Amino acid sequence: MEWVSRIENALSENLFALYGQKILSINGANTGRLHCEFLLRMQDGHGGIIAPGAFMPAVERYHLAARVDRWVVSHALAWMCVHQEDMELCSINLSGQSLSDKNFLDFVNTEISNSGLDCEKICFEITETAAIANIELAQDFMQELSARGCRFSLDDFGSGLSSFAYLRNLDVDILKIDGQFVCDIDSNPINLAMVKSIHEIAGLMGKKTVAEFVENQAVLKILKDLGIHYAQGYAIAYPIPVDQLLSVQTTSI
Ligand code: G
Ligand code: G
Ligand code: NA
Ligand code: MN
Repeated sequence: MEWVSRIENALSENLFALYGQKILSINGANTGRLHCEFLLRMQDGHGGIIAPGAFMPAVERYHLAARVDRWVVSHALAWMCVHQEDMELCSINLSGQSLSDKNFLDFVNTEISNSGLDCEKICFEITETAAIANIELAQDFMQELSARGCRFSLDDFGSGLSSFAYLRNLDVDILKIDGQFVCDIDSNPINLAMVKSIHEIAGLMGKKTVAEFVENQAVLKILKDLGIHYAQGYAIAYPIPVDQLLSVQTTSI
C-alpha cells in the first residue's frame, strides 16, 4: 500500500498509537508528577510499530497533518483527563500545517473546553520551521492558546535556519535544545559551548530549557551543572505506550 493510503487507513481504522517519553526535572522544582512528551506511532496491523520518521513526511506531503494532529490532540487530552492529578506538564507535537489551519485552532479550543483540563498542564511543541512557514498564523495560534494558559515549547532549537532571529518573534515558554548538540557534550567542546549559549540566552529571555537526546549519565551530570532545567532522552526513559507511562520507574539524578 502507498503511504497516503496507509495513513488514511490508520485514521479510519484507528491504527495510530499514542506513546509518551518522560522528561526529568534536573534543576528547579521536582513535584514528582509526570512531565512528558507525547509521540505518535502507527501500527502496521501485524503487531509491528512504525515511527513517525517513516510516515510524517508523507503526512505532510499529502496535507494530512491537521487530521493526524487532531487524532493526537483528542487522544492526548483524553489521557491527560484521566491522569490529571498525576501530571505536571505534557506536550503535544504540532505540525506547521496545523498551525496555519484556522479550523484546527477552533478544534483545539473546543477539545480543551470539553476536557475541562487545567490549561497550564498542556504544552504544544512546535518547530521553528513549522512556525516560520506561516509566522502570522502561528503567532495567532500561540497567542490565543497562551491567553488560556497553555504552554508552548520551541522544538529542535538550533537546527533551523534562523533560530535566533525568530526567537524574538515566537513567544514560547520553553526551548528544547536540539539533540544533535546535546548528545556528545561530554566529548565535544563546541557542542558544549552551543548548549551553554542557548541556555544563557533562554535564561535572559525568561524561558526554561529542555535538553534532548540525553543518552548517558556523563551528559546528564554536565547538563545539571549547567543549570539546564529538564532532560529528555534514552538515559532517562524511552518512549513507551501511554498506558505504561505512570507505572515505569525513571532514572533520577
Ligand atoms: O519518534 P520519532 O523520533 O520517530 O519522531 C520523529 C519526528 O516525528 C519528530 O520530529 C517528532 O517531533 C515528530 N512527531 C512525533 N509525534 C508527533 C505527533 O504526534 N505529531 C506531529 N505533528 N509530529 C510528531
Ligand atoms: O523532533 P522531536 O524532538 O519531537 O523528536 C523526538 C524524537 O527523538 C522522539 O520521537 C524519540 O523517538 C527520539 N528520541 C528521544 N530520545 C532520544 C535519544 O536519547 N536519542 C535519540 N537518538 N533519539 C531520541
Ligand atoms: Na517534539
Ligand atoms: Mn525535538
